[in-house]
Parts: sequence; structure tokens; C-alpha cells
Amino acid sequence: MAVSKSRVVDIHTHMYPPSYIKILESRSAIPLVRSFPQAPDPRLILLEAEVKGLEEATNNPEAKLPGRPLTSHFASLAQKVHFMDTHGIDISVISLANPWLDFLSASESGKMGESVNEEFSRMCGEHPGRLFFFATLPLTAPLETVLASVSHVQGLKYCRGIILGTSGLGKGLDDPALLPIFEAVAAARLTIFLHPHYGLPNEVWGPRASAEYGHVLPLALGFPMETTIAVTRMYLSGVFDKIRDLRMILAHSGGTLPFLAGRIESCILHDGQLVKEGKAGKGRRTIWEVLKEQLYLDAVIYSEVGLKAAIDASGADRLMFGTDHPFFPPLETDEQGEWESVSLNADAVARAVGEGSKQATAVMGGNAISILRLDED
Ligand code: 5CU
Repeated sequence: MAVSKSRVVDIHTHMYPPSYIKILESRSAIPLVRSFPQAPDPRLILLEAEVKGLEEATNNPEAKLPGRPLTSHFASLAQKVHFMDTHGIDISVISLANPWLDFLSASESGKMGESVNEEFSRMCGEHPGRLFFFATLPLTAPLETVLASVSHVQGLKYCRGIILGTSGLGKGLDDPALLPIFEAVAAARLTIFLHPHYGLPNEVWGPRASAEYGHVLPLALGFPMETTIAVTRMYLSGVFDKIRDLRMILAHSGGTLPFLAGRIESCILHDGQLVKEGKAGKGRRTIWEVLKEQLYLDAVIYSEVGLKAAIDASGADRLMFGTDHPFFPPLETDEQGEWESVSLNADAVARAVGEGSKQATAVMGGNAISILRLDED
């Protein structure tokens, strides 16, 4: 393996290939793409929290536009590479953005999954060594189709893992029916990248949110809580003990898991039912241990405070830089230039572990290169 200068790797960076956008354009329920006469770019409408705004804009041409503009950043490979070059990113591990194949029927998702994964593989092949990808699984399809998909993507040269939402087969990630899939993914040495989409129920945000608070509540709070809840359910159900080779990267520095791990532990130790059932006693692997042995965290938390919690919980050797491109573009400067959302994360790494330090080099790329085997063919 060649030893080279320190490289910057972005492990949290999404795309929607053109065939996927076509499906979104044909839909009348979220997720969808819709054009409005008052805006040059079509709008990409993804989240439950955007449904009310979609209805308002459909009925009233004066209403504010729902969702986000679907710019070339979402689907163009040339634009992805331009973004990488602009920000000094040597390697990107690209993934389909939410909500993946979750909304497709059982009969559609297997074929679509195969074609999306082939498309990602082809894109990576156009920039060998610069692009790898997390594949997507057709989780609404029958089990044998999902397992066939794991075998398929294992054989794709640039595939290094699976991007996964929190719904699993429809009942969440603590569903025992998922175990054969997790086992197959772990046996294939594919790392799961766990990413939120569904957030929390709209009522949590209150009646003023849709009109007055933009996307702040569902994205800043709903996404991280969703991830935290999904992983805690997995932990409580014993998935990590059952499949010790399972490896997962948690988006957004683990949601709030690093901050709440102590409280989760205390609630277990003080839970009458769990104590009585022998689930809280000696020999139990704590959530802290799982964080240090089976979980990795991305560094997409935008501040050194969050990053320091992630490092304390999981270790600087388990943290990996990401950008969340093409989400969070600059709103007042040229999108072809530098993005503040990127520099916020890069600056947070420098402040948390020291600019130019060994740890900074690891978080910015070295960890991803070794954890995701990016120097292997
Ligand atoms: O802005 C957003 O809604 C999103 C999203 O949907 N997915 C993501 O990864 N980041 C931001």
C-alpha cells in the first residue's frame, strides 16, 4: 500500500442519479420533484414537514416555495468533482440521498436498487481512486431480493458499504427480521452508513413551525433524534452483541448519542424490568463499549463542542470528515465557490483536535482510508 501525503476524504456526500430524479418527477406524493412557474429550478420536496408548504404553494402562486431548489449539484457528477476540487477533497464516498428506495413497492425496488447501484459504480469508475460509494438496499422487496442485492454490491469494485435509513423493513432497526440482512452485510465486510430521513412527528414542532421556522427544527433536531433513537433501539435489542462484526457509521456525529450515552446507561441500570430479566447485570456490554468497538461517527456537527463529545464517546480514530453536499449550499454567495457548511465542519475539526495535528489528519481522511479500505482495489 502506497504511503502518500495526507488526503481529505468526504464520507458524507450524496447524489440522486438522473434515473432516480425521473421517478421523483413522476410522483404526486413526497418524495417528489415539482416545478413552479415562479422559480427557475424545480423544487425537491422530501420531508413530511414540507407537505403543508407543498399544498400551500400548489394552491397559491404567491406562497413561499416548498422544499429546496433541485440544482445541478444533486445529480451531476461533473458538479460533484468540481465541488471536491473547490474544497480540496481528494476522495468522496458518495451515497444516494434520502429517502433511498423506501417509497418504492416490493416489485419495483429490487430492479431500481440494482440500477441505482450500477449507476453509482459506473460514476466511481469514471474517477478511479477519487470516488467510492455506499450502495442502497431494496428493503421493501422480499428477503431473498435484499440478500441478492448485498451479494451484488459486494462484487462492485468501488462499493465500500451500505447507506441505510432508520425504517428497516418498516418496523425499525431492532426488528429481528433484519438480522439475516445485518449478518450478510457484516459478512460481506460492508460498513453501514446510518442516515436519518423521517425525523419526529410534525406535531412535535408545533403550529408555527411550517410558516415561521423553515427547516430548522426537523433538520437540526428531528434528524439527530431519529438516529439516536434508532441506534438505541438496536442496542437494547442486542443486535450489536448478536453480530459482533457489524460496523456502522452514524450520520451527524451520532445524532445525540455521545451526549446521551450516560443517561441511556443510567436508565438501563435503574430499570426494574431490565434488572429483573437479567439484562442490566454483569457481562453486559455498555453503549460506551459499542461506541468504541462497532460504531463510527461522521464529523458533520458544525462545532467543536459536538465534535469533542463525539471524540470522547467514540475516539478520534473513529471519526470521519463529511460535507453533506449537496445539502446546505450557500444562500448568498456563488454555489460554484466555497461552501460555508464545509468550512464550518473543517474548522471544527481543526479547533477540536488542533490544526495540522495527527488527529486532524486522521479525522480529515486517514481514518476513512483505513476503515473503508480506500487504498484497496
Ligand atoms: O436539507 C435536507 O432536507 C437534508 C436532507 O434531506 N438530507 C440530508 O442528508 N441533509 C439535509
